Amino acid sequence: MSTRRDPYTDTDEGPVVEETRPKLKKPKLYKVLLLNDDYTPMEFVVEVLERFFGKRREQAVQIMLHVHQKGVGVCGVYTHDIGETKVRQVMDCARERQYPLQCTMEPE
Ligand code: TYC
Repeated sequence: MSTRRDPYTDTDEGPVVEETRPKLKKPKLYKVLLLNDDYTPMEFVVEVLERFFGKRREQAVQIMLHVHQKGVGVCGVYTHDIGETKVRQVMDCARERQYPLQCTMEPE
């Protein structure tokens, strides 16, 4: 909030109060998930996590093993547009190599 005076019209009957709080909403966030399968090589999944999700090798291996053991795991949390791009990049890359790797996203 702030106060402002217009020197021409203001009759000095108290402060002019304006709402200046910006109306910004927090963007909804989405988890990008990798799904396990029996055919995609572990090394390829680790490389995907490094290349598209910015993970260091150690963390990429941890996430890959989590997915391998539990069936699904989170690669990262993003806004809708960024998450969608990551999913497309992973799916395109896997398709190119003819691996059945699946990547999806869901609201956080
Ligand atoms: N289960 C795969 C294997 O044994 C490895 C793997 C891990 C595949 C994670 C997909 O999202 C995945 N080669």
